[in-house]
Amino acid sequence: MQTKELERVARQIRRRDLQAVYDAGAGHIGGEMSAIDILAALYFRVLKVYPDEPRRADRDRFILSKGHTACALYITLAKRGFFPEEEISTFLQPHSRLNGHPNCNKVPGVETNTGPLGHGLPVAVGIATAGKLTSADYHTYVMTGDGEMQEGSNWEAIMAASQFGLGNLTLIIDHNRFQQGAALADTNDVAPLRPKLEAFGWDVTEINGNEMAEIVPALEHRGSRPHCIVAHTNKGHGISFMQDRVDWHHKVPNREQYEQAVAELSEAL
Ligand SMILES: Cc1ncc(C[n+]2csc(CCOP(=O)(O)OP(=O)(O)O)c2C)c(N)n1
Ligand SMILES: [Mg+2]
Repeated sequence: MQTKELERVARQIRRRDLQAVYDAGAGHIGGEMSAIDILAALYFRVLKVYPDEPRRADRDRFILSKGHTACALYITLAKRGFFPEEEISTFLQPHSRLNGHPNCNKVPGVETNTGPLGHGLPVAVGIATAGKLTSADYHTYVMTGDGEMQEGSNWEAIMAASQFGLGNLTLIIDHNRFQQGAALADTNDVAPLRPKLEAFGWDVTEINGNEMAEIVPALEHRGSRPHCIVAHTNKGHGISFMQDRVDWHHKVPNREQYEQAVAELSEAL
């Protein structure tokens, strides 16, 4: 898909995500809105994946380490054909496999279980290392939150990836400047991220992570060293009253707010 089409898919995912969170009465809408453009680019342009054979050996791997934003991943996977789109209406319902955090034993296309922050990147380093050792033809992508980068396990994994020369690994940091209940700058401020990753021996690209024309080339970058994309995004991107507001990490819109958000997202369709 080309840029315009990818932008349209991203808008459709945003619209469905808003509805799913509203219907379920729970979710993590802010961090979903910040990540959706990158998810759309991954699944509709960049990743070599096979919805009918989700475990095919040569597939590219993507791990959503910020597992609390599972709903956006479910919608993207369903839209890409991994399971029926109608199933999204079961999100968070009793007996649904679409839980609040993604489960690889239940949901086709989910690579590994996430939710406890700080685990996706270490797992991705293991998968990429295995790929390198076996000369496998797949690329491993992982997306973390910026608050998540406060977890020490990530920095051990960053050291290891550099040591192992993992040119087959891309880390995307969703740098939306907020974590849960606070701005990143008011907690353990890990920004600026670029010099830290570069000091550890990574290639680093900084992009506007809500701008498709910048996202695609960054995801397609290949080199001999592990690659980090510092994606500058907006938490709540696309919905004016949610954007950059800390309370929309996991707040649920009331009816009036829902209708306003639908109108704003529909305008963009
Ligand atoms: C180990 C761990 N500690 C705490 C939490 C609770 N928690 C869920 S989301 C979140 C904030 C994450 O912020 P960030 O990584 O910036 O995510 P985003 O802004 O993309 O939503 C926290 C602390 C968790 N899931 N795992
Ligand atoms: Mg964040």
